[in-house]
Amino acid sequence: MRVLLTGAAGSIGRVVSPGLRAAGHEVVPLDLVGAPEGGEDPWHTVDCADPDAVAEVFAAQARAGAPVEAVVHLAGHPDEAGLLASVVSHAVTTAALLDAMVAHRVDRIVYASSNHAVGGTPHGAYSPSQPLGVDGPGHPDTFYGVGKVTAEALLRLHADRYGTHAVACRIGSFLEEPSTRRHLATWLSHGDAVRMVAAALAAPAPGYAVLYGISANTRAWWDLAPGRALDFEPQDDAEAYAEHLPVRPEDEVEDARVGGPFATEAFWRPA
Ligand code: 15L
Repeated sequence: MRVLLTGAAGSIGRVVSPGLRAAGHEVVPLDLVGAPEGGEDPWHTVDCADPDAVAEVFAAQARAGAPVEAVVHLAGHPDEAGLLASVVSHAVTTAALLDAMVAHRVDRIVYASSNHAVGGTPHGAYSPSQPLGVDGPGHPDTFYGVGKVTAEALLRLHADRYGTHAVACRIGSFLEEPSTRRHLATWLSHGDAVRMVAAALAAPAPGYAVLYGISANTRAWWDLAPGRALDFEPQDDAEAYAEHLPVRPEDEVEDARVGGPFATEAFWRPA
């Protein structure tokens, strides 16, 4: 499948691009910043918040006889920001891509949503045996989370209106290795991130679907069943790192809500 991958220069993009290529996909990279040294061709240097520029990428690919067949949307500011910046970074970019997809009859998008879409959920009720599912309403912990909830709502709207297949992956903590106690539950390994995106691209007719993007962590309290229903079978487990992780004073306060540090008072700010 020829996949337009946004955020190709970002931390997840740099791992998922080669992973998808190894799985047989043709990756068309796009990012706000230019191609890395020794670069890739074609590389689209585009701000996804600009709908005309996004539309032109789809048109240019079609003119070149290499039309976009699916989108993996990883671009977006990975941290908390102001409300407007967050909505632009996550929702406006998603809307621009969805509009171009409709115009060019592209019917599949895999979206890097985040656990922070539900990060405000109190943690106490959830455990490995009673994990948090994907069916409840959004419960953001930050403006970043509001941006992700809004982007998820847009995916759902387009699935209803146009039959777009849209998989929102609520990514946990994408890291080479876990480094805090929370990561024992939230870690998404590099290999499992590739498996997650590949599964979401391959799932037959998922419609609008949400999954949690985490590894098969023994201590996970997000439900892996929605991902497994789309054949996302994570292979790694943060437990392998458990005994090497420091006990930090912040661990307890970060444990109150599922968004961890983002859900603490340190992140409160005016809109
Ligand atoms: C995310 O979605 C963020 O982009 C990242 O900075 C981390 O906060 C991560 O979630 C997490 O929850 O660990």
